[in-house]
Amino acid sequence: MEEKTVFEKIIDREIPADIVYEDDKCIVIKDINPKARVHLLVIPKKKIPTLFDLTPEDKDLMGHMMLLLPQLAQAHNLDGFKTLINTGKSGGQEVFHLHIHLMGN
Ligand code: DGP
Repeated sequence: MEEKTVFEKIIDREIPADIVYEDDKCIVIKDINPKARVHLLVIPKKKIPTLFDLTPEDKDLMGHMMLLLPQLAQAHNLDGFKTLINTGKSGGQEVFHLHIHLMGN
């Protein structure tokens, strides 16, 4: 069996994280190495390594996470924010479990 990524271990509660939101489809944690006052990672529970691995059946999941972004921003008193999805090694991706960075100051 393939080894779990750090995000799967967090989802499975095998390693700790600062979890700010969770539902049946995704989990949201604080980035361990924040690049902004608020730096969250929105992580699907489904194991999808990168954007390259998305299939049409992931449309609802991706929409769900996009709709969550402004709600998370407002909950953290942000009136603006940046999002980032690093994709592939050459795209700067370090953890190969899809995630959306949400950053705001
Ligand atoms: P990237 O794959 O480059 O999009 O970035 C991965 C991000 O995940 C990076 O900003 C640091 C964060 N990260 C890595 N390991 C952990 C961890 O164990 N806990 C938390 N909360 N964040 C982590």
